[in-house]
Amino acid sequence: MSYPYQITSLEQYKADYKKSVEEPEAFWGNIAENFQWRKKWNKVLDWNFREPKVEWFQGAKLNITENCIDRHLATMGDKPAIIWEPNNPEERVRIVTYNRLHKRVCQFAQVLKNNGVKKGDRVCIYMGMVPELAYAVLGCARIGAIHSVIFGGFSAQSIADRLYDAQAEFIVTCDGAYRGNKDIPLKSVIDDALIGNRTVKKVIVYTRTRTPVSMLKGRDVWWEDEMEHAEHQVEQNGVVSFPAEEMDAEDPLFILYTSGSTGKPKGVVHSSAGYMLWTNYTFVNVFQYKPGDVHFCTADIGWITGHSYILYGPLSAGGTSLMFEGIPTWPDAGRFWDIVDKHKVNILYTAPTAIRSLMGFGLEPLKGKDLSSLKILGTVGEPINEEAWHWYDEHVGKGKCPIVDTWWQTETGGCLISNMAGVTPAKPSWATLPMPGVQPILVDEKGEEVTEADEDGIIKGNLCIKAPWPAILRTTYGDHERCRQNYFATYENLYFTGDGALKDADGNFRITGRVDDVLNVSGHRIGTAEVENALNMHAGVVESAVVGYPHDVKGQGIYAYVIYGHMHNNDEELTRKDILQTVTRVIGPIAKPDKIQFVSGLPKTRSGKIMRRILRKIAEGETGSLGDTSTLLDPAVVDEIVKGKL
Ligand code: 6R9
Repeated sequence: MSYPYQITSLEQYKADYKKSVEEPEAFWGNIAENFQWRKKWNKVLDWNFREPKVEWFQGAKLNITENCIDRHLATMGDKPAIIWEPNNPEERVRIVTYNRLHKRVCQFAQVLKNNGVKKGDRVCIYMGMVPELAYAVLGCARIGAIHSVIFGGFSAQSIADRLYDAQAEFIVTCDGAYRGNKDIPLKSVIDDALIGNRTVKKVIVYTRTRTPVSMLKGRDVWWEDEMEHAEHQVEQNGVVSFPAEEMDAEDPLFILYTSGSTGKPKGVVHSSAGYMLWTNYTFVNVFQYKPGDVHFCTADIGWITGHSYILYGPLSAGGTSLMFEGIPTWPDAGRFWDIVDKHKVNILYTAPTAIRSLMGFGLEPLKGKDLSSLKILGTVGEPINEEAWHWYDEHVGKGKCPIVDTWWQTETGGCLISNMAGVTPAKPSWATLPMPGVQPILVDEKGEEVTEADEDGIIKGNLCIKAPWPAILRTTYGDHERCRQNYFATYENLYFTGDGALKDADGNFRITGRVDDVLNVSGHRIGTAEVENALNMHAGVVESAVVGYPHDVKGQGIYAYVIYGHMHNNDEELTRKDILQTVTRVIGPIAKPDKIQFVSGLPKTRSGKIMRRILRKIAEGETGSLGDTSTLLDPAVVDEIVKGKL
């Protein structure tokens, strides 16, 4: 496999960037020639941000799995597509070649068909990080069903909401999942999520942990039985085939739910062709992937990073993707380094929170681990602080591996702002330059472009993008108006990211974090409104307000102010635990507040709006600079809150 569109010098980056902005249709049309199409496009791009409507490769037909699998078979059939490292290091590694991946994906597509799944149907996938998860995702793509992967840490209630929103008719799950020393009973969570559900017809269950599960007659079937049956259908005389569904370039490929500043998580929809191009292009360029490299992205496939840089990006490039079932600290804090050593990993892509947490264990876990295979390091999910950047550089990269700081979002499908490893310069804690085709702009509250720099030459503003790149979200599932409102209505004719950013005189960007009510906890997006809704569901909670505060490892921690009615047993600690239990039930353990402060009132304006600015300051410990509190309904409440700060 060769990548003629791989950028190899700073000059080429500049030239390609210029062309991509001046002649986007010629630029992307040219790159698209490197993929396999059933039918080519009539027009490369048609768009407006008013509705919004974005269409790339109008009229083209393809199937993404033919690009991720079939086209590699002739020359790379026996090359590893996925190297799977189990949770327990003693267990056998599984190496899935492209031939094997082809067979399993065809088989599973047949299983879906046998169970009544058709093009356009929504299939929810709630599994641990096992190769079967990849087969399930790609099996859906092969028959044109829309996959909606839900992270294994979400609660039954969260799953139920997502199943309802997507009107999903099918679920693929596991009996359980291994994560560190825990077995998570996934099927039983699904059973709870299905109480009262009216849309789901079939649940396919893969056996991983041998946890006893309840199998409902007529609804629940075993993965293994179904696959065995399908094997005879897709394999004749040793030849495996399952014709891939012909998809329109703009047909939805998947839904992925993500948190916003208001209401329930929204289902971000990505299309087939644009998403394929973008994940491939950014994978090849940001990570400077070379055929044969082992790429280890430590994300879970339940998040966008796993979709784009464990599955679609690497596989469409004929790459080798390492998929890890477990967690960085089990059996000990040297696990990542053991994996790098064992599988001769060349590219390591992880989150700042993981780096900070591993930093906390010191250098001991790195001793005796051979990391010499590493060529390139990457980070994603949140701003990386300089201390973590330097630790990563020095102790993991041994000063010889470029670090790419990749800024992007669920909605953007792949990296938008990032250096390209060894090709464009890195700058610690700066995401640096936009990818070709990406036109960032910093605006003020009114949407005017900020052009005035401070004395250091830095411009500061809200980060927007001026024109569509191929993998921009197309809609939010079932509610296009919500998509418009959320991303395209704040500023006219701009996509608003929700992030604040700085820009230096060389055009480098540094992302400073969310400017809306979205928290970033260990790289996971959580809406403050979502956490408040969950808190308020607890019987004793009268009202609550949630803000973020700086946290050494997680980046941001969750601070909850809670007005409590009747204190059960008069026991604050027990009550806190009860409340955390409720949040775990309603959303999942990732949304549990780190601190819960009981208060008798919240600072509100006369019109009843909670003054979060004040609560944020208190949580951050900046009680000396609370600003003007005289407009508050009851200024005394602020003193009380400051006194009780945790
Ligand atoms: C890919 C992913 C998106 C939010 C985004 C921003 C933050 C992601 C970052 C970063 C600073 C980086 N973010 N990468 N902030 N530097 N390199 O994480 O998607 O889960 O949707 O989160 O994460 O705040 O808006 P998602």
